[in-house]
Amino acid sequence: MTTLPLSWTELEALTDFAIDPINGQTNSQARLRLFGRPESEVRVTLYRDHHAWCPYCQKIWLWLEEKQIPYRIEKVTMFCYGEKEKWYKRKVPSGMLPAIELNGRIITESDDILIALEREFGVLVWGMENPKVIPLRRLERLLFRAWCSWLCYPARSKQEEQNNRKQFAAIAAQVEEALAQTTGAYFLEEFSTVDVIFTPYVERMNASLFYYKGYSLREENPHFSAWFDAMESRPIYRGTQSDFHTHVHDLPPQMGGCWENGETQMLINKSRVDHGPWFGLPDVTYPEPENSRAEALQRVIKHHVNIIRVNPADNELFDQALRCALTHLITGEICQPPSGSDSALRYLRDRISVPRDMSIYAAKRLRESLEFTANLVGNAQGAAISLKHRRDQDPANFVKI
Ligand SMILES: N[C@@H](CCC(=O)N[C@@H](CS)C(=O)NCC(=O)O)C(=O)O
Repeated sequence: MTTLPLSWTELEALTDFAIDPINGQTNSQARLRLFGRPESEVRVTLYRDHHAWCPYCQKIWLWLEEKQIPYRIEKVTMFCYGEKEKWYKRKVPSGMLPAIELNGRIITESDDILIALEREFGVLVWGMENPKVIPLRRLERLLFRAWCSWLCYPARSKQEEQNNRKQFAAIAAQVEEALAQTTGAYFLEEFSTVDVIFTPYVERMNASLFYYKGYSLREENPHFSAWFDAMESRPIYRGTQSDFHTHVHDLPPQMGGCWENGETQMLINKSRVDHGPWFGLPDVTYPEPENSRAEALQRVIKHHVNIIRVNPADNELFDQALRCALTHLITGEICQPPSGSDSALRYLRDRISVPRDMSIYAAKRLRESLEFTANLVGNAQGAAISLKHRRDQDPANFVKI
């Protein structure tokens, strides 16, 4: 059965997805977080990047959410996708993120920020300078360096590639051992600062090594796997969690390059992340929420004018094609898009950013319907994503008109 595309009004009637960004669950859209407290209690402003790509920002974000500290959020552009806001450079001349303003004082460097927050609001179970925490912070940096050495430099030979892999696997084994020291799944006896510190880069390692190296951190290391599962049991983490597709395409310009090893498993993984199917990838294992389709629909409806405007295709053609994909998403019916719209649909498929635009399962549902609908007309792909910069995502082009 094929059907005609629903109108925007008809589509709107099919989603009741709504969140309370200020007092509800962790979300990337909020500009203010109160956790049920009065706005007069806000003493912290977090400056983080627009797209939630900056790992050090995720660290502070998670900490503030876990401690339920009321705070304001100001979003700033990263060099890799646009021009740094002048007002931010006046506050932080280097333009680096994250920063916080605490009682009127600007603090940069994520570790210094956490230490300052701990002094003001108390530790998250165990503090940054606790003797149990310090060696684990060091281990996190060791893992980070082994990851960079493997991912961000071209190997000059097969042997060097193998050595880099071994070096990373050896440090990952040390992390496995550290995780095995406690009865629970977290680094210490309880969830704490240490888990917050590991989260941003481990999430990025999981994505990038799967895609560029054919190595599945989460599947090859049982304690890591249990740790990821435990993290995903926390709604706060879920609100900040990204997916493989987002990370593998946001990392190259941030890291100065990510190098593929060309191995068979790597090529299979890369194709899967770029072209689907996206369900079943080891970027998430908690069960899909019932409202993931409604969420995807609501988020696209909210921003559809800009989404259509920035798409390289003709606006009218893409408007119709997009409504076809959304009709499929929400009704499951097949809706034939106009011919020539396949590359436009895939352009959008490749530019959904998690958690900026929507949560991980909503994004999978949307990618799936965009791909399914594009496939009804052809196999043209959208313009390739640049490895050098992401100015296709310049927030200046998405301001409300
Ligand atoms: N050591 C710093 C590192 C911060 C950092 O490298 N921030 C990057 C983003 S992840 C940044 O702001 N780069 C400038 C930009 O991309 O605009 C910290 O821990 O806060």
